[in-house]
Amino acid sequence: MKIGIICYPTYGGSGVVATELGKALAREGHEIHFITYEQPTRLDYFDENLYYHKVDIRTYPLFKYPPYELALASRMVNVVQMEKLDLLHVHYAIPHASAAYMAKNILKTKGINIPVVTTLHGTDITLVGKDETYEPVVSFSINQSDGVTAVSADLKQDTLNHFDINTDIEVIPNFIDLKRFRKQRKDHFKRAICPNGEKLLVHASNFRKVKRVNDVIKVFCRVNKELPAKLLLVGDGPERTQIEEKCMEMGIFEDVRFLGKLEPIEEVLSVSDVFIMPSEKESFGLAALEALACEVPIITSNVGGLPELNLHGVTGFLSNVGDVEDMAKNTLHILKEENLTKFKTNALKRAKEFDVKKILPLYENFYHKILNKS
Ligand code: GMT
Repeated sequence: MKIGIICYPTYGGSGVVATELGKALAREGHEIHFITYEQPTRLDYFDENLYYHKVDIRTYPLFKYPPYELALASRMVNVVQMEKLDLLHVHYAIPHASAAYMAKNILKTKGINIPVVTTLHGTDITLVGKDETYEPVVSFSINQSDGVTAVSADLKQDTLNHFDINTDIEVIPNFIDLKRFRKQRKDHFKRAICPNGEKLLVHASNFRKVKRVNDVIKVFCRVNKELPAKLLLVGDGPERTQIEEKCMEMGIFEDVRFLGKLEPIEEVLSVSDVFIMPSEKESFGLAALEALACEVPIITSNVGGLPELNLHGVTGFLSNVGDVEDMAKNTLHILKEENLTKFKTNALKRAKEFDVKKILPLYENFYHKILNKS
């Protein structure tokens, strides 16, 4: 198949999933055309089946806000015609699904039928989409898509609860490339960070409020009082400065290391003992799946799609949002010598259920189904 993929090309989970999906489809022999305003972060090598088409956003003194959605729709029209695409797959409803709707209708006037698949990732529904500023457009463009997928059953339900949806939504969970995300031997790194054999906790996110990084710090402090530990914080975002200041105030700066936007996160995960994700909302929790694949048990909140990933008492533990006492207690339980190995084994076993090799055929079958009915 010749597939156009539209996504946010930056570090967000939806862009990562879209890019990894495109790469995996290309490996299977499909021709994949990314249409975005920047080269996707993880599209960093040459493959004969991978193409990148930049969306140029022209500014003009009259425009206070450059009309990105129109530039994207025009580019989709242009690429579909030029490359003779079979299908467009847009990730994240806003504004990709509505731009695709426009492109589809323009192409119809030229005698071209291009099916559109929309994948809902989370904040496009749970945070931004529900806002009345966008709600009518989000409902409309979901209903107008030829196929809709959601990354968890919870996200599907949330979409059905909050929008007037009259189309089916198929749940296709996120996936992991186990060749890249696997435990590697990085003992020298562990010794450098934990010179006295301390336990190592880790958190990775884009440091937005919804990630509740403050709770990570609170959990860490409680654990560190009982058992010497260190904390690695991977990523960057609006809350980072505030968190750094907090670590200074609390006198734990020596024990906490801020690594910034680190691409080879599997190396950090390889030496970590427990991953903490106390999010307020999380439709899936891709970063937690990456941790599981590197044999790191996870402590998460029990919201959104997290219970579909994290098996309570098996791969880690689920707690109510904000219940840092419970999260700390559970972390200490996992870290006990007699428990850690079992949790690590379970983590990898669970990650294998989301192996890209298992999930990719679900997307391929879905594309065929949509193409057959269009
Ligand atoms: O929350 C993020 O880190 C970014 C966000 C996005 O929109 O890219 O991630 C969402 O999509 C990911 C990929 O499907 C999911 O793993 C995240 O759980 C989801 N984030 C939220 O629901 C808050």
